[in-house]
Amino acid sequence: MADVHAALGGAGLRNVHVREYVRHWAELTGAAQIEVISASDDARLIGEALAEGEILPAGEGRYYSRSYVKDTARSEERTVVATSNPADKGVYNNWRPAGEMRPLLEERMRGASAGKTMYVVPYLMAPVGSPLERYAAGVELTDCRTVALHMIRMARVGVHYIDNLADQNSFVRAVHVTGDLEKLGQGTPSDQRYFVTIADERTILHFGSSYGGNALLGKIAHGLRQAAYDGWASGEFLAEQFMLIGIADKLTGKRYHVCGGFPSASGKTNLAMMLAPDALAGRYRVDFYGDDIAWLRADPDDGKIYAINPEFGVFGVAKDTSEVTNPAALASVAPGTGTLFTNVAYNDHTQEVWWEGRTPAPPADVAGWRDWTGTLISERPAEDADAPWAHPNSRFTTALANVPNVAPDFDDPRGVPIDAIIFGGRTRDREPLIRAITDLAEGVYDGLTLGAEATFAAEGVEGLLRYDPMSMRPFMSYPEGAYAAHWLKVIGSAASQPIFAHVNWFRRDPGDGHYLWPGYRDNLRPLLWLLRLKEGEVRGRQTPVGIIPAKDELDLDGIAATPEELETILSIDTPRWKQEIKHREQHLEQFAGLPEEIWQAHRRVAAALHRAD
Ligand code: SPV
Ligand code: MN
Repeated sequence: MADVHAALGGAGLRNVHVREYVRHWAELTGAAQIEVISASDDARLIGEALAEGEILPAGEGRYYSRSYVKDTARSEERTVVATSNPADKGVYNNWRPAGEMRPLLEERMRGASAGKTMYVVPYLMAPVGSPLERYAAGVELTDCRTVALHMIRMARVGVHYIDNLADQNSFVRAVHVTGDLEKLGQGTPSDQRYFVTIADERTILHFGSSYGGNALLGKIAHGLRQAAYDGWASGEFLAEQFMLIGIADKLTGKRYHVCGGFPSASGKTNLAMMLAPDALAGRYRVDFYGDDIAWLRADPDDGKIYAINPEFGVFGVAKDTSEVTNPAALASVAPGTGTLFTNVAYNDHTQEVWWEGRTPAPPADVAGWRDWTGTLISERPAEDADAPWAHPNSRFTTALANVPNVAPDFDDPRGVPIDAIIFGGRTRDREPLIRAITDLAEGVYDGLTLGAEATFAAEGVEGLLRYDPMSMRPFMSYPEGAYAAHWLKVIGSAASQPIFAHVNWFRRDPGDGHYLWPGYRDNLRPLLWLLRLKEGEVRGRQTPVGIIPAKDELDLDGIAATPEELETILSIDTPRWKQEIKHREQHLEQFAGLPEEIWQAHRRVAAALHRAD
């Protein structure tokens, strides 16, 4: 048995509540040693992980690891939000009684860390001094060293974040136990994994994975599920799966900030790290704040909505990250950045890494290259010859400070004032490039009906989206009706409100299916239009679903789109929208207690579409 008090005392951790919490879980999991981690331990931990073969060198100051082959992503079915109040059950939060889940998790975790070290990782999910700091402190216990290394990159980690709390008992208890990954039946009826947030006890219990958000508990478990619940329970803030950027106009000296949500695979990280297109770079600069989470609150001093990125790093999808799609991401994982790569392809001889989309074709000389499972490319069986080298959910983990265009004030505790909130999907035929929404309820309604095209089309339900309200479907922790009401309340309490917009970079030509908009850096153009609309500099064209740019209002300097292409992306397809409105009604009907303002917004849009004939 580990000597908990000696270990915590040695690390200078005096908080008695933390001590009691660590003692409880050390005893239950049977960990052999306790080690308290601060960011300054990184070099030593890297050395130990290299020596143990848990990570491999990937060039200077970069590292590589492979996960267990059946442990490569989040599992929504195994993720549960538990509380003691059945009224907390929503449509998407997989609610279960806390009294049922805690014993289940304790049973799985009992003795499961025997012989291992339990790393005690005190962390803060906010810049120091943030008005939301009291919701940001946590202590993750993990029995996996690479998880501790990831936490150091993704969160502010150190004993001082937890020892000086105003309320010594106000920290999230986040327990991660890996379990015997080869015996957990991942994806089978006897799946042993459980990823549980006991939201009203501010306790997170994750068992059965060492991958990503399943294991780095500051990120989606605390930063989204727990924080969303805390924000609702306190009435103080929103926690959303949002990117956050700044746009600086060098001519006027004005700075704008835009945040927004996109369902998976809709280009959120690329947008967050976007650089201005060459033709506009003389005038505009895009600053990166965050690519995955934002906490939003109304500031009583100036009546604006302020946002912070609670994270300290980026856990980005590697696939398709290239000089074209995201040069800033590539620079942020350059030699010397301390980046950890997971489940990409790796070359034993050269220590290089590669993933699909990094270059148009894989390395021609396959000598030394292994795929993400560790199989030599030269020895893959014929039937696997076309399999990807990297896992589609392979990732890079790097600190925010490594992103070349990180905002100079990314660490400002107050956060940044939000001018616009955008929602984006991936829609081939219905959504224009951008449509602005000036009414709060209609903006929230738009977020609630956000979705990405699913494979439903293949099942014959043409045009049906997989709805993903506010891109929070996998992270919802309280009922959707209350979620909508909380949005109306928080944003509605601001004297100067952000403008909303829906964007779509993925409109296709109805004939040959080619993308009509170049995307990537050029996505700055519709955002500039949105900010000009808010400033009253352009007027746009009113449609039933929002305001669309008039053709001459978009700055298209240096863009190759034809007039016909522009015509299509700046138009709405009324018959398709009428079909969509019916699906939306069914989608919203699931949510008990949806505020009347949202239904009114829905009916206004439906009636305007009806009149549009
Ligand atoms: C996501 O899946 O949306 C992520 C990665 O941000 S993970 O943290 O693993 O959930
Ligand atoms: Mn995410």
